[in-house]
Amino acid sequence: MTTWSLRTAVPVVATTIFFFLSTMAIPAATAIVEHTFVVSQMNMMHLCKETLVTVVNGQLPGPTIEVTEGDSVAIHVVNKSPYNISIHWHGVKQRLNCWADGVPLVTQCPILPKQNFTYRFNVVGQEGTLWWHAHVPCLRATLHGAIVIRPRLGASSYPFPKPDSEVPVIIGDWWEMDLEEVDRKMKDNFFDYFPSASTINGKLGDLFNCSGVAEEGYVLDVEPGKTYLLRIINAALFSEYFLKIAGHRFTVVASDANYVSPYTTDIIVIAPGETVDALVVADAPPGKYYMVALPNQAPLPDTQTPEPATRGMVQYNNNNNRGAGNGATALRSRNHIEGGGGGDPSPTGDVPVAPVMPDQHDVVLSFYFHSNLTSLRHPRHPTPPVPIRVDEHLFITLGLGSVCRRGQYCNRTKENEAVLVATMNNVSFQLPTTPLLESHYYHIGVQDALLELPGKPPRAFDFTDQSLIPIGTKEKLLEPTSRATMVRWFRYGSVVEMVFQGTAILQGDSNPMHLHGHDMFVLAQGLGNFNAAKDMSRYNLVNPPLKNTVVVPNLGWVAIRFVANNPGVWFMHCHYEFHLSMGMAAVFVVEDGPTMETSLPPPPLDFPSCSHDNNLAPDEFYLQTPEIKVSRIDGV
Ligand SMILES: *[C@@H]1O[C@H](CO)[C@@H](O)[C@H](O)[C@H]1NC(C)=O
Ligand SMILES: *[C@@H]1O[C@H](CO)[C@@H](O)[C@H](O)[C@H]1NC(C)=O
Ligand SMILES: *[C@@H]1O[C@H](CO)[C@@H](O)[C@H](O)[C@H]1NC(C)=O
Ligand SMILES: *[C@@H]1O[C@H](CO)[C@@H](O)[C@H](O)[C@H]1NC(C)=O
Ligand SMILES: *[C@@H]1O[C@H](CO)[C@@H](O)[C@H](O)[C@H]1NC(C)=O
Ligand SMILES: *[C@@H]1O[C@H](CO)[C@@H](O)[C@H](O)[C@H]1NC(C)=O
Ligand SMILES: [Cu+2]
Repeated sequence: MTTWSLRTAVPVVATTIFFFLSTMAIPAATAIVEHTFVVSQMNMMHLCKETLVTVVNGQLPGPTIEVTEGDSVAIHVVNKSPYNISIHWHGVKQRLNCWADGVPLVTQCPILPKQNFTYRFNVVGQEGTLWWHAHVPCLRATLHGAIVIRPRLGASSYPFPKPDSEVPVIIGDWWEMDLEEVDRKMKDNFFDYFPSASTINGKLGDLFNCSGVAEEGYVLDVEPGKTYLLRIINAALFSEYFLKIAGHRFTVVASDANYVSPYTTDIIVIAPGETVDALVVADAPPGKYYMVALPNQAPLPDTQTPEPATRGMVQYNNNNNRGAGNGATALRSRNHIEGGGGGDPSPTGDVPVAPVMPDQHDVVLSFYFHSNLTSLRHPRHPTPPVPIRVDEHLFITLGLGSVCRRGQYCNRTKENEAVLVATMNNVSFQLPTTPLLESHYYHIGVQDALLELPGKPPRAFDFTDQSLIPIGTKEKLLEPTSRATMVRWFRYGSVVEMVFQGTAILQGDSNPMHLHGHDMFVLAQGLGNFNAAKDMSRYNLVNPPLKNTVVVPNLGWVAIRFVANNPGVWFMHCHYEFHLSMGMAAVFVVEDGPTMETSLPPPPLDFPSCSHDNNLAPDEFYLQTPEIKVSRIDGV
């Protein structure tokens, strides 16, 4: 299915790379990396049950897209599934290319069953690990894969010791339920839907079994003394994970395709949407070591959900070819080529060593892990300076609330009159009926009422008061909220500072907030309520990490800055699928700047339009239609 097409003679454009070119190796020419993604359904057998899953090219995880920085990518999506599909290239900046961002009803009409669509984009100025996933609620549980971006000057230009081997490690969750139904139910007050297992690279591992027969687990074969670059991705819908390998330590070198100052730790904490690149040296006594991924969850009084751990194995000089040739994915066979080779039989009777895992509720470990990330200062990998002048300050509360099913007034204590939603500044996001990017670009008035995302919550309260977690009188007062299609407009080049504040209404979850089209400088994070007077002085303006997904700690806050310099319509949302389904999202519109280089070009010629009339030229649209209207809607 995968084709690698011609290398073109296009010169490298990034000037920083040009500069070093004279003193270093000759960079590879840029290429067009082309794949065909056939989205279809197939049965997979796990836990004694045939489950119908939607996958790309019959693989779970889907194909890895491997590019060299500066390459162009063309992905031909052929939708043979019964669902409307779109694919989002998570973390790819898509500069001046919002049309390829892949969010249904935000940047495009979905690709309908039996239809095709080609995504074209360039990967420029980014190195490391990103990933792709369906942006259709819940289907991303099985529609995802890694994007690996290598430096143009080759692996010797990594700002860390050159690894002997590189392996994607994708953490996921396995659902035995129909994922579209899970989405519908989550929007409708039914929350007893949980994943049946966790996975590493699509494998459930031996903590799960079918009638006593252990599920196959992911095995990383290593040779003593060699260094492995793990490209860790959390593709799970549901949870943040703790990842450990018994007897080994990680050196974190990058996150979200941005280099970080090397940081050594025995535990990785990774939330949905994040990536972490970490070096692991095979420096333990040869043997077998479990690699465990344990979902974390907020402690009581939060509602407790069944969240099972999974494990794979790091195995020294293994020769028994376990799992090879059996449903092998590209990823798996590659590991065997790179990691195999040892001729020794494994020692008999060797019991794998298990890591000591933290308590599932020890969520403060996530706070520690993320506090330790700082961006790398390296002459060959310059990070942009943190903008000092701020044009807009937003303070955004994240939480749950409820809306009446019909109209504005209802008896919320009565079963089923109100429905639970997730909110930003006390409004729950509703998708529009036509893609916002088209409306924005062609200046078409949208049929949907838009609400400007408020710059602060309507009411201040003790946001992280834990007594709001269980249903109660105090909590009930704060629960009523509303729904709208929330948009916020930014002038080209504005520097935006945002504080995300978690709230305790009905839950104390963390929230991995993902912004499309931009990276964010993470200036500070804290537990409890943000206090500007005290906390702004703690901002790291020297070497804050750059992230596309920032984790707002459980009952805490995060302060970020970003430069709105990518014109287009960008989704900003929590990467927990249930929070997204329930409306923890908004859309950021970055307006055009004054020049061609700062303006969004027209859509590609083959871009599918789903507005009322496909045959109108842009100018005709413009003449006929007013600007996007902003109107406030209350209730539903
Ligand atoms: C798929 O998208 C089309 C066009 O936007 C829409 O009319 C249809 O209802 C969608 N189907 C589903 C199952 O969501
Ligand atoms: C979609 O692509 C496939 C494979 O390239 C092709 O066979 C099919 O005709 C295309 N379908 C449409 C509707 O363009
Ligand atoms: C198989 O899985 C079930 C359910 O998780 C568990 O209770 C049982 O102990 C497992 N059996 C074996 C042999 O691992
Ligand atoms: C870094 O991590 C360590 C151990 O995980 C933790 O004790 C420490 O507090 C963290 N540093 C910061 C600044 O949070
Ligand atoms: C609201 O519903 C609850 C539970 O059914 C009931 O006890 C209460 O009287 C109702 N309140 C009003 C104002 O109808
Ligand atoms: C949230 O908005 C609703 C109106 O939709 C309002 O009644 C309520 O007081 C607001 N709650 C908070 C906590 O701001
Ligand atoms: Cu969330």
